[in-house]
Amino acid sequence: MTPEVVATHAIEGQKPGTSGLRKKTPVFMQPHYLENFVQSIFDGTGGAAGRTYVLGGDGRYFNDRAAQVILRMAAANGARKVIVGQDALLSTPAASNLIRKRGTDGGIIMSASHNPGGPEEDFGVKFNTPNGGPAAEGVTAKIFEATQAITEYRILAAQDVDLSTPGTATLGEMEIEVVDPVADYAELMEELFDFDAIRGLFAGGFRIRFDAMHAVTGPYARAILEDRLGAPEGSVVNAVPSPDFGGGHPDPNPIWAKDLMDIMMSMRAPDFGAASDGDGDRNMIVGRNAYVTPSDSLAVLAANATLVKGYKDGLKGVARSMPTSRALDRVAAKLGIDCYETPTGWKFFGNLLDAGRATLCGEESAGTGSDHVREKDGLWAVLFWLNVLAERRMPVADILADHWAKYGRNYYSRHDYEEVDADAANALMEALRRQLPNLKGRLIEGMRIENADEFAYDDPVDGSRSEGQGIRILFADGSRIVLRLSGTGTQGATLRVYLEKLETKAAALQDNPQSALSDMVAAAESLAQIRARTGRSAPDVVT
Ligand code: G16
Repeated sequence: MTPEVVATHAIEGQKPGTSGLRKKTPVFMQPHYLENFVQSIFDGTGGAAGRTYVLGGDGRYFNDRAAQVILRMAAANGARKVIVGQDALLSTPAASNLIRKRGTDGGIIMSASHNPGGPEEDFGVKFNTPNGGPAAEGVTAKIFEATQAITEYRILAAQDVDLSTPGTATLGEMEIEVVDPVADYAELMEELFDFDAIRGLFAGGFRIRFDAMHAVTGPYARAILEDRLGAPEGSVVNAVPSPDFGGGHPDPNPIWAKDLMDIMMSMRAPDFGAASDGDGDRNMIVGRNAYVTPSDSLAVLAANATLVKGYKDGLKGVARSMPTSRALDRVAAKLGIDCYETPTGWKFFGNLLDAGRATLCGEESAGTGSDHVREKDGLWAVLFWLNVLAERRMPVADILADHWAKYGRNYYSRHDYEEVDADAANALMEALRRQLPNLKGRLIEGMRIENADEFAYDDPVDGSRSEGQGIRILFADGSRIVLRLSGTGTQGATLRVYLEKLETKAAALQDNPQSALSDMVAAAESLAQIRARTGRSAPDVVT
């Protein structure tokens, strides 16, 4: 089989965002679109010759076809081997684990994560480096340069490879190993968590509802929660991955996982509810009548880590993305460990984890993880909670109340304005940027602004600097408003407004977050003129 060399030309807009390249599926399916980007991944990372990669995706529409194209291109570019999940499926954390465990030269993950899937919805391709994590900005910049310089790509003319059963095959000179997507991941989870203790919890009648949202975590959750840990059959719902995620939006938050929320707030609620997203790296945690915000979840896990098998020796440090609430900082201060603040994007945690500076990290966008892989990990977070619950034997609501009593409560909410006109969104940010030098000391809604800046991050490990990472307005009482534009949307711009307020008075720890934050909402509106500039009277999604 001789590789075909296909002449092509640069396609505009192939700049990887917060997490790889995400576009509408029809964009990805245009002639040469996927091929150009994959060739640029190889070209931008020193070529594929002699290299070994992991390949898998979340099973969304076009996943199967894209996998065949990527395999033929890897073979034509001289790759030695590709390890691919059965049926081209791998959750993102499972892919990260395989990249690390097998010591490969990286991996290609096909996913647009929590974005909907389908012929008219979203698709994405992301390159992860040999540490198992999403490529850092230096690498994605090289890939982007390659997309702009590309003139040809290489692909093998060959039949589809059968990916339906584990085993090995060859494609041209390249070896393909089809693996069970769940096995290695489940083994890793068993090393980190006390499966006997969690089994004991379920044996005692503890009930869980895990909503896989018709996405890739279904098979993982069934194998681990039901088969290995003994949760009753049917505890995992929406467990069969489908190319359009059952027509839903596989984002585990109270809006998109409303069914689960309704059940958890009802009389027939089980003890514990959880959900994960399209590619299995996000999580939502909810107890009976108790939704746990991702920021609080991260803080609770950090505070309880020594109760959990794999973390019993304590944490080296913790990290959170800048917009994530500072509940974690309060735990870190009490534990006497470092707490790092990074820009949004899991890739920024990679260096801290590699250097052993942080053990746990997380984000307000429902991502939590540790140094066990280099991605956030949905099911891992669920198992962490289960391990804590097996040790503490108290309801989730009581664990939260206890946490707030000890550390105070960082009331937190994110307001998203989706598919806003991109020019209007950029103008809003620019107007805010221009105000920054004059905000210090000003009173807004009766609150004094202590500081206002645009976040820039100096990576303490490699010294790289990332600028323009969101606007922060800090108030004298510890409250905070952050505004930034999403880097994962595929249409127009998404404006994210993050609101946070610290409360330490015992009598005020159980309020409704939206009421507790109402003055912050008003302050954000008055500073950013969101209504006037976006034409929106309210956010599309409030989490
Ligand atoms: C990705 C990144 C996360 C980030 C999230 C939202 O998550 O890995 O670090 O927090 O996007 O980013 P943005 O606010 O720019 O839309 P995922 O789950 O989509 O891969």
